Amino acid sequence: MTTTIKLEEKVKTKGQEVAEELKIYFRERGIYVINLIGSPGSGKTSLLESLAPDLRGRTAVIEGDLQTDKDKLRIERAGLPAYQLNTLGACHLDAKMIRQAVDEFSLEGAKILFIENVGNLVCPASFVIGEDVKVAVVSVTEGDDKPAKYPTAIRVSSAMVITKMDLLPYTDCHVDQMEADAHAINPQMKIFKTSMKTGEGMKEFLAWIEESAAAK
Ligand SMILES: Nc1nc2c(ncn2[C@@H]2O[C@H](COP(=O)(O)OP(=O)(O)O)[C@@H](O)[C@H]2O)c(=O)[nH]1
Ligand SMILES: [Mg+2]
Repeated sequence: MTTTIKLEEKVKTKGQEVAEELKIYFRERGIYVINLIGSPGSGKTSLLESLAPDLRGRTAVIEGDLQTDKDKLRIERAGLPAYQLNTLGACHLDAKMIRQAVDEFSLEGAKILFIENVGNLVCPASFVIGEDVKVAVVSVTEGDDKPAKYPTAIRVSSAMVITKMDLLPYTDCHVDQMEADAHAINPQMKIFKTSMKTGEGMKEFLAWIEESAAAK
């Protein structure tokens, strides 16, 4: 029992060390890093596809998934350089995986790096991977109880992007409730209500990204 606890502590410390090294690596190169967390299908890749025309030439993407390079290919088709990490079962990215990615993937010219984490609202919330901020992505189709039910993800995220607002009329989702629950957990949290179909909220989210990156 004691041995197990010691081992876990050691592994955690190593991961945190690598995350700190990555933070220095990104700071030295002036790269602002956003760790996108959210359920499978919440709209993380779609969000990046929508931002791509405005961020082209100064943005790179690391994609995290259990299997396949489907998201990497989508991002490349949208015009951004992308690198795929396959965790082969692991439920989140860790700092060592990001170090491997930056060793192999040229970030030349990138001022913003998005890391799309493995789809779930639990494990990715508990790991730092060298990012400046986490952004939680939650869609209206998941139900308005998700911010309250996944408080860690909300607490550690600087912003929440509510996606699929165009589908709101077809759901029972109360967006006001989502916002109130999120702000009860994290009063500073920025909240953006967006739709990839109508473009709603995208200008505001883009402006926040630009301001946050410029302030680094
Ligand atoms: N109607 C609608 N569908 C969306 C929106 N954003 C994403 N989707 C759809 O939701 C599904 C999952 O999106 P994806 O970006 O792959 O989610 P991810 O798993 O979080 O990366 C896809 O079929 C998208 O077309 C949106 O704003 N409105
Ligand atoms: Mg995706």
